[in-house]
Amino acid sequence: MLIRRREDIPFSEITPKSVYLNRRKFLAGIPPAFLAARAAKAGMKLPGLAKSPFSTTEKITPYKDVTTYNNFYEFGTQKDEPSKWAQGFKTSPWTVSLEGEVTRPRKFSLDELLKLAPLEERIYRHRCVEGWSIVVPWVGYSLSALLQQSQPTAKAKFVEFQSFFNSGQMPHAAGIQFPYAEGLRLDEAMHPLAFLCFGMYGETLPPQDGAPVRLVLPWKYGFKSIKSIIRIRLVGSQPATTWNMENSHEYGFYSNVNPHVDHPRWSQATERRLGEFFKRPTLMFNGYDQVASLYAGMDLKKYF
Ligand SMILES: Nc1nc2c(c(=O)[nH]1)N[C@H]1C(S)=C(S)[C@@H](COP(=O)(O)O)O[C@H]1N2
Ligand SMILES: [Mo]
Repeated sequence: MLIRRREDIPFSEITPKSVYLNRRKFLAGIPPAFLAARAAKAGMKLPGLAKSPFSTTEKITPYKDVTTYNNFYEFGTQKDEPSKWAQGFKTSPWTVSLEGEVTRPRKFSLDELLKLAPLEERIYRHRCVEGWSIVVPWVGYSLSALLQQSQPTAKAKFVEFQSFFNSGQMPHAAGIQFPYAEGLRLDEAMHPLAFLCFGMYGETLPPQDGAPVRLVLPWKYGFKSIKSIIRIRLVGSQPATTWNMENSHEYGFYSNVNPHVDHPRWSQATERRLGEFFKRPTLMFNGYDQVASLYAGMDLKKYF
């Protein structure tokens, strides 16, 4: 039998869960095109994951909670809507364009992105600005691995991200302007904790959690972690971001988790883990002190 390294296996050949469970029954006489058409679906095993030293040892939030209590306004504004309305979301073919102030602008297919760096499992805390938090085993690699490919020019100071939007596929989209947009300073984006994410719980992302590729920025409020990314643009000045455009008084560009700076309408001092009853204190930078040097000398009450 020919054994291939994980990097050699195209994404389109990673086996859907429903298929590997019935592998023998399935493989006989199934046209390859049929298998390929199913391939970009959620819930496919991502094998050979490296463990990350950045992982927390805290209790992982149940998969059910993380996949049925979501914010993804393209699929509705209520927490239980994305898991209902995103199920048919078409994530194949998918390309991500890396462009702007770069020496080598390039479009990547999802297969190319998955092969760019070894996939690892990172167990991160993640906190929504609304006061709930989760602990999730994400799958992906540091965003810096992708950004380095583009060779940013000297003019590149920020990174702008854009989500896919199509009203035909997203008839329940509401509440904000689309497409969803986010941004980071270039040094934040290059920090090893900034994570380009393709999966969770050892499988490809379910659509409601941002399939096929999203950011996870564990030291920032959840809305910075943009889902279903199609464009990454290096730029010279601070980009406009969705929630800041909606309400600049409530949502700043930085949006670092900070228990000392309250949201104008509620305290940020505590949070509730999904699936738990009692609240717990919220930690500065969500406990990710490694990022503190990025903000040395900045007034974080002003740059909230
Ligand atoms: N494109 C897009 N990305 C998004 C959002 C959104 O509405 N659209 N919601 C954000 C918010 S407010 C949060 S808290 C997280 C939620 O991620 P999760 O549902 O996987 O927990 O996604 C963020 N990314
Ligand atoms: Mo959020």
